[in-house]
Amino acid sequence: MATAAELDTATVFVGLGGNLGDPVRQLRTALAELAALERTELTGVSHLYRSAPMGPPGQPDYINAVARLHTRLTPEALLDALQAIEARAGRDRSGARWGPRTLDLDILLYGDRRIGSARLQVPHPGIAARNFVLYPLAELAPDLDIPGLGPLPALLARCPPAGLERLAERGE
Ligand code: A4P
Ligand code: MG
Repeated sequence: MATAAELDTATVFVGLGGNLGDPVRQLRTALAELAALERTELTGVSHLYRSAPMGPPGQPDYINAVARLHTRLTPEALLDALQAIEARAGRDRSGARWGPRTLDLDILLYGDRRIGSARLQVPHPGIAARNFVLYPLAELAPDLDIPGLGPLPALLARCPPAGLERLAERGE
């Protein structure tokens, strides 16, 4: 029988992205930091992907990946931890929306929770339109049902992988 502690554990998917500095190295460092988070286990990492930038033109391609965590951190505590990791990667928040960044960590899904607070929207609002989220996510959870959006295979069928290149290496 599951213990109370196990019942409190949530499966979380985190999107990683970056297009300034050395994004591959920044993503690897971030993954190591995710693995070291308290009350958290890193249980899966997708391949790395190179993706065409969504947002203002003229910025470099992004490197993206998705990680799966099992965590007992609350969504807000996890967001605090992710923002601390972004800050250590030299993240500068002063730029334009969707502008270039060293490291961006988004909570894509937190179990089957739907959260709509001032600080946190889960599922992440951009999921359905972003091939650089959907394809790496499908590596880790091909049959996932996304709260409010439906089955992942149906989302993939509506989101072609244009501009998306899976790199040889996994994120680990
Ligand atoms: N926030 C709300 N919900 C969440 C969530 N689920 N996870 C709030 C993380 N944060 C969440 O984020 C702004 C605020 O969003 C946070 O303070 C948090 O309270 P931010 O990281 O400071 O700003 P941002 O990332 O510039 O804004 P935004 O709108 O979240 O951008 P996105 O959606 O993260 O998109 N192109 C490619 N190819 N690949 C990319 O990864 N990423 C972006 C950024 C643009 N273009 C891209 C990529
Ligand atoms: Mg973000």
